[in-house]
Parts: sequence; structure tokens; C-alpha cells
Amino acid sequence: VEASIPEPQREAWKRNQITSFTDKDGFEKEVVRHVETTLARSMFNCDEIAAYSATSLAFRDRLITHWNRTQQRQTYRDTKRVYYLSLEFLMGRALDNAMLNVGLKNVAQDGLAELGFRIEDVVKQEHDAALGNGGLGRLAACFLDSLATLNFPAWGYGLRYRYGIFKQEIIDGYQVEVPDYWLDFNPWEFPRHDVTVDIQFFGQVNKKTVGGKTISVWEAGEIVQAVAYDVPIPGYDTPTTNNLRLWSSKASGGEFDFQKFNSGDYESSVADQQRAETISAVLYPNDNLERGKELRLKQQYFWVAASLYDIVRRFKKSRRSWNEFPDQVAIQLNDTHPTLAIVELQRILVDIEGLEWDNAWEIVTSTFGYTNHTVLPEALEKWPVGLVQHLLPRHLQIIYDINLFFLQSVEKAFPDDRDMLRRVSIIEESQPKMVRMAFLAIVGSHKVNGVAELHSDLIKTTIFKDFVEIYGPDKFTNVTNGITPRRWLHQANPRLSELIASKCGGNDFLKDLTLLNQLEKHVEDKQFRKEWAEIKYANKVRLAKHIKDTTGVVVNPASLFDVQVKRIHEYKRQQLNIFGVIHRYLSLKAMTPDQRKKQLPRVSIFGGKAAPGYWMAKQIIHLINSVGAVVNKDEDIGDLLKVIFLEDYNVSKAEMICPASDISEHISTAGTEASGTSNMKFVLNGGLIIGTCDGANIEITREIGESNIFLFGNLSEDVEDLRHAHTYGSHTIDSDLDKVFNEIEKGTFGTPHDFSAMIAAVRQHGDYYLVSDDFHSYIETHQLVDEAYRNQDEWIAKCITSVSRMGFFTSDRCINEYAEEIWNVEPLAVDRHSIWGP
Ligand code: GPV
Repeated sequence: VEASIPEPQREAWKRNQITSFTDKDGFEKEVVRHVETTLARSMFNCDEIAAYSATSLAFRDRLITHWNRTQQRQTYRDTKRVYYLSLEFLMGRALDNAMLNVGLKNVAQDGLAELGFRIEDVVKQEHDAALGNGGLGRLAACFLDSLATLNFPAWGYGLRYRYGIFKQEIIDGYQVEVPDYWLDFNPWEFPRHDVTVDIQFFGQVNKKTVGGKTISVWEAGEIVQAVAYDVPIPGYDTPTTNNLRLWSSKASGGEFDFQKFNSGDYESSVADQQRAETISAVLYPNDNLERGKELRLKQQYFWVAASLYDIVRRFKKSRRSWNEFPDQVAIQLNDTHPTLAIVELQRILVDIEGLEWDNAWEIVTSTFGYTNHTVLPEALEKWPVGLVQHLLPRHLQIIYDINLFFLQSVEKAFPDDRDMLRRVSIIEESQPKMVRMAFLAIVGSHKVNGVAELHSDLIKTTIFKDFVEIYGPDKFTNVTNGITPRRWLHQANPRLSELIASKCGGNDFLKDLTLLNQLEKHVEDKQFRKEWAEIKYANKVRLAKHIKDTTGVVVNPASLFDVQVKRIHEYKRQQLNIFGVIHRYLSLKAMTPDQRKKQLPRVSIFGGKAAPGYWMAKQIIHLINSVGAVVNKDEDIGDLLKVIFLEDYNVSKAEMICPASDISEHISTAGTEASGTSNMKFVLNGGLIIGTCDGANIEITREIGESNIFLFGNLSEDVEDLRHAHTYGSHTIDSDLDKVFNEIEKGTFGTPHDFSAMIAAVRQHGDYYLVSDDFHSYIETHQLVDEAYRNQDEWIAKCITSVSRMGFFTSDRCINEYAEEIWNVEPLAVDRHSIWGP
């Protein structure tokens, strides 16, 4: 149906175009209007939640007019668009970000004050949008911010989970998972009940001959409806407002099947509805782990098929030839989770649009790019052939054909290497047979990238080595990760951002982070250092208050704050950290009171979620809490050591924690952390880091200088030999670590049995993560940290120097690299004053 208003009537629309508020009075008017009409409340019945809701609605209205115009502009210019497909978008809160990005936070602050509210309290009412696990999901969120800020025509596509990542409670020192009811009230999404797609599952494939041509027809066994929900993504200091489209699942054909209902089959009608809604019900809470559950595969196909239908529908409006598809569309696969999109596009082009296989395949491979985020074998996705066959029968056939043509070309190029075919086959000939999704993603994309230099080198020399031989090195590239300075500096640390602005000629550094280099000439400025130190202290006071409020433990903000916040994982080695803390505790206990007086007080702060099924990670949380319970009440120790576990680490807590850190820990076994991004957030907020030569730590060192980072531990190239030696040679444990283990086994931190598996992993099971190998170096390096911290003046100078050299790590730089090297797209210039025109 043509829904466009005819030309003669458009005058009336133009006359009545919406104008957004620009000042305090305009803002207040909108808030009052929303409180009284949208919320049906009044000044006699307006709490902080109502104030939050009305403020959000006022900004939402504003964003949506910009969003509309951005979409009109992009449609009119009809240039190439980027589609970022990610199963995770870890957005955090939206209101603060929206106010800052449109440049009206001050207006809102003053307006809210006049209406009787403090903006900090209002902002805190918002529940995080936590549709992700950790770094991978947060990277997607930072990329959306940069894409909009840089005016790229870009859409994100994801799933609208009813439940995001679980809420973590700590009960008796153990993690307990509680559902995340984030959708209760969410003013940031727009349901598009008119934008729906029917998604097929199960069934069989029939061959039909049409006009002498045999085509495959997939007769579905089940149909589920995808409904679009749109979330506006405002760029910073630009009218560009992009779209994040999240799909929600629903029974097709409305609320429930009335035919079944009327025929008395009420229960099965309800069951159908529930089965459909289950698809988008919950985010799988695994980080760096794939467990091959059928519902997860259903989620993946549901989301990918709806997104591709949408993308193809949009492309078809321009009435171009199919060969132009890759000139109009770039699709980036955030890890292998959306790899079925490759198969789905091939299916659309061949089965539905009637293109020849080779022609279609050329279009497909020119369209996709694939980002790999891990080398950990347990995280590489594989699906049993039988499961794919059952759920997506036509897709399995296409995968087999893709594999056949691929292996034929490999055989031609490497006729003498029979084993090569077995190694690179998309189908693993195991029992049961498996589809290797990373291999499918490589074969179906024109570029494959890793997320930091070391990681990109590792994938080329290990897991994807054969593919470098087959395709040549140019198909593989690196885009080192980055973070958005808008959220991770300007929003999280407003005072530091303001101080920086005062030395860098205003706020331009937020759009060109290399301008931070202007700070370096002020390093010697005593007054500047003093203000810098004061801001850090104030941020620590704020965190200390949060610690007191949530754990009851009083920490001294003058202590060195040592922070490790990230998902709990053996490869990230929180166990190394807590063993180090125990070592420190034992050293302090062994001292005389006089010796103790000379020690530097420290607060060891941990935070992070364990996957609910990851038993060892949960034991690590329990050990941290058990150590805290003993150390924090030990009167010999007092302020010299406190051990804190912060409950329910998430994006909004990270915004409070990063600015309050003196030293943060990025201590993964070398070669295991693809990049890491919190390392960047901590340095950007004026904290130093202790870390291994892993992921982006290496490039951070190159940028900020070796003297400004505390590196320790074995190198990635030595890991394999060390592991081999543990298993086949004699494996002796570091003597200091041995003392730590003995103390745990004495029962100092509670029932020793609780921690025996953690100790056995090191002593008996080959110490896969090299905790013992790196322990001595780790302890020594922490002593260097203490010494360095004693000289506060030098310390602050290191922090300032480091921040001044962090320009490289903005996600704006990443997006520009992707745009240039992978997507071949350009930004759309915006005329700030034109409203209706292009
Ligand atoms: I695969 N990452 C993640 O958060 N979850 C995952 O399931 C997988 C990867 C992370 C990596 O662990 C980080 O090193 C990296 O910085 C991040 O992805 C973004 O690339």
C-alpha cells in the first residue's frame, strides 16, 4: 500500500513540522506535558521514576524527529549502508547518553532542578539495557555510537530479549542468578507492529520444475513471526540518529490460534504461542563459550532471517540489479553467531530470486565481512549436522553445496595435500558430524578480521592458518578494538572530561581523540596535576561510598584502589589475582607492627559475573568473598588490605568504577584475551594498568610507553611449550604460591574442600592457565606498583602522559578502518539546517 502523502497535501505537513525544545523552558514544558498526559500524573504525584520517564520521553521525542530525518536523508541519497549483525548489544543506560550526545544535559539539569529533581538521581532510575555478556556486546554498543557520530548510514540488528544478562546477587559468598526484568518500562524502544516477518522452521525441501528449471522449495513445519522494535542511536554533536532494530518473536497469526481455540484446543493454542515467544525470551549467559543448544540455533536463524528479509526489502525498493547489491549493502558478522546469514542470502538469491549459483555466491561473498573475537577452542561454534538438518533442511543442503564447491577449488590448488581437505572442510567428519561456523564465515566473506594485532596474527598462524594459504594473506586483516570516549570519559567522568577540555581547546577531543596529545605539554604543570589528583580522589570517594552502601565495608579512599572487573573466567585469571591477595595478606601478617606501619594500604576490588553453568568460575567468586570475610575484619591488618567483591557488575557500574581506579588488572594468560577493552577504559580515565603481554595491552604499551604500564608474565610464544612441560615433564609449583595453597588448605578461609578443585587445577591438572609460571613475576610487579604509587607526583604524571597518548583507542578510529578496509562506505554529510530536504 502506498502510504506516502500526495504532493498537494504535503504543504500542511511542512507547515506543521515538529520543532524540538532547545532551552530550559521548552524542556520543562515537555516534561510537564508528559507527566500530565503520557503518564497521567501530576505535580502531586510525581516521584523520581516519573521524572525519569517524562525526561526520557522528552528526549525520545527529540531523537525520533532526528531519526526520521536521518532515515529520509539516507533513503533519498541511496548510498551504501552498513548492517552490523550482533546477538549482543550491551547498551547500558540511554538517557544520560542521549542528553550528552544532543548537547542538552545542562538544559535538562537546570530544568529538572526547577521542577524539583536532581539530575543524578533521575538518571539513576534507569535500568541498564543489558543485552549482552561482556566485551563483545559492549563493543557493538560502542560501534553504534561511533557510526552515528561519524554520520555513517548504518543499522544495528539484534534480538529483543525479554531477559538480558541475569542480575547477580551474592548470598553467603556465592553467586545467585536473578532474572533481569528490564522491559517493565522502556521508553527507548518503538514497537513497529507493522514491520513483521514470518520466519520458517523445520519441514522439508521439495524439488519443483518451473519453466524447465529445477528449484528447491522449502515447505515449513512451523512459522514464527518476527516483530521489529526500533531503538534510536544518537550521534554526538550531529543530527544523525541511526537505528538499532531488535526482533521480538510472536506466534504467527496473532495472539493465538483462534481455530484451535474455538475447536476446544485451548491448551495447545497457548503452547504454540509460548513456544514462539520463547525464541526471543532470554540471552544465553555464556561468555567465550558455545554450548550448542537447539534454542540458541533457533534464535540465530530467527534473527538473521528477519534481518536479511528487511535488508533485501529495502534494497529492492531502489529497483537496482542484483549485482549492485554489494555496492549498496555491507553486512558485518559480529563473531560467528550470525553466520547463517551467508546461507540465507544465498537461499534468497537462488531459490526465491532465481539467480544462478555462481552469480549469487559472488554477490554473497562480496557483501559479508566476519570479525573473529576469540581463539579459545571452547568458544568456536560448531553445530551438529543432524540438528541443522532438522531445523533448517534447505540451509543444510546449501551448506553442503558451499562446502563442495569450496573443497573442489582447494583440491585443484593443492592436489597433493589430501589432509588439507579434511582440515578445512566446513563439515567436521566427527561423530556426530559438525558444521564449523567459523570456516563457513571465512568462506562466505570477503574479509576476516581479528580485534588486536596479536590476536589477528594468532588467528592467521593457528586456527585459520590453512585459509591464509588458500586465500592468501590479504583476506585477513586487523582492526584493533576501541571504545567511545563519549560514554567512557565524558559521561563516566565529567569532571576529568572538563579538565581535559580546558587544556585541549574545548570539547573537540571527544570527536578527535588524538587531540588528547595536547595534554602532554601540561604534565609539568603543578596546578594541573593537583586538580587531576583531586578528581581521582573524588571519584574514589564516590566508589568508597558505594562499597560501604552495598557491602558494609569501610574503605579508605587514600588507599591504592586495585580493580579487576570483567567476566569471571579461568583464562582471565581472577584466581591469580586472589592468590596474590592472599600472598599479600600472609606477608602483612608476618610483619611486626612497626614494619606494617610502613606498608601502603590497598583495596582489592573484584566484580564480574560467572556463567551460571561454569562451576569453577563460581568457585573463584566464592574464594574472593571468603578471603574478604577474613581479611576485612582482621584487626592486625586494618586499612592495609581490604578485599571487596562488587555485586552485579554491569555497564552503569563500570561507569562509576573505571574513574575510581588507581591500578586495574588485565592479566589473562598470554594469547588468550583477543583484545580486551576495559584496559582502554581504565587508562583513559587516568588509571594505570598491570597486565600480561596479551591482546590490546601490547598496543597500549606501544602507545603510552613501557614506563607507564606494569607488564609481567610469560609471552604468548612460550605458552605451548610450558603447557607441554607441565604435562610431560616434572611440574614444580612456585614456592610462594605453594604457601598460599597451604594456607587455604589449613582452613584459614573456610572449608578447604570448597577450594580444592582450584588448587588441583594448578597442582595436579597441568596448570593450563600458567598461574604458577606467572606467579612470581606477578607478585614482584605488584611490589613495583606499590613503590611507584608512593611517589604520588610521579604517579599522576604517568597517568596524564598515558591519557594524552590514548587517542588511538577511540572506536571512531575502528569504524573508520572498517569503513575503509572492509565496508567501502562513506559518511553522509549532514546539513544541520535543512529539515525536509536531502
Ligand atoms: I567469542 N568476547 C566476548 O566478550 N564474548 C565472547 O563470547 C567472545 C569474545 C570478547 C573477547 O573476549 C575480548 O578479548 C574482546 O575485547 C571482545 O570480545 C571484543 O572484541
